[in-house]
Amino acid sequence: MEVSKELGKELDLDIKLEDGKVKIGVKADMKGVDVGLSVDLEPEYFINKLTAAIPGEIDNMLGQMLIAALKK
Ligand SMILES: [Ca+2]
Repeated sequence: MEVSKELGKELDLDIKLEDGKVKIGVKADMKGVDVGLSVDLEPEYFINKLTAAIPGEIDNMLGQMLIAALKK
């Protein structure tokens, strides 16, 4: 599973689920300088942080369903 988003002419965001991790990459391709950042997260940690940031409780339940589905 992979989600890619071009944030601008020089900036790309890439999110993958690979090897049991959520892999987030940001790449900036500027004049004369290329900068990259990558972060690998445990899916459960990522989903819990995301649902904690979203107001309300419904997304929390969805997050727990996603975590359960990923553990199958
Ligand atoms: Ca929430």
